[in-house]
Amino acid sequence: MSKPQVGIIMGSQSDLSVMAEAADILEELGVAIEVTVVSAHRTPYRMVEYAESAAGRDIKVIIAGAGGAAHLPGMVASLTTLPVIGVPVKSRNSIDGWDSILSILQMPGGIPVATVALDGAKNAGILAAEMIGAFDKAISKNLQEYKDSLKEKVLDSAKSIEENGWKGNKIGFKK
Ligand code: RP5
Repeated sequence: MSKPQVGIIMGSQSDLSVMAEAADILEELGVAIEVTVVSAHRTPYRMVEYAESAAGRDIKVIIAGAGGAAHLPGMVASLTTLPVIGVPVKSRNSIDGWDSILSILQMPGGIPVATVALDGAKNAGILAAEMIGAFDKAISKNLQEYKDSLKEKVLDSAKSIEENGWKGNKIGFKK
């Protein structure tokens, strides 16, 4: 097994159903990952230890997901020079998701968190792979194939609607 290049962390195991989408797409794209739970509020010292040790363990990008008062991504970003991608999670303690979005998005100057959409863990995984792919031709090639497959899906659906009409074609685009 190759050394993990992307660290996926989340505030609670209850975030895993969302965050697993980042893990799935990274595995599909051939990026080695590690996945664990690190809570900013319940295990603050573990969070500091994780964030401060990640670069030394050759992690290149951290994806951090949390819901509600979502302090994990921002606090991790404050403790490392690695890029941090934040995933706002619509958790059971979240009012409607905005609490989590704004907690992760509205960072002060100097401490960026690249924030994806609510529950947008798949895009977080793709963005992390793109960061790795900027320096790794094999990953870049995998990403190109993945993006080509998205294009093919759109062209297939356009063809199907154009040829068969829109009435029998009401299934949405599968992400
Ligand atoms: C956040 O609180 C976690 O990231 C999770 O989204 C939410 C709820 O956590 P649990 O009470 O389910 O452990 O810190």
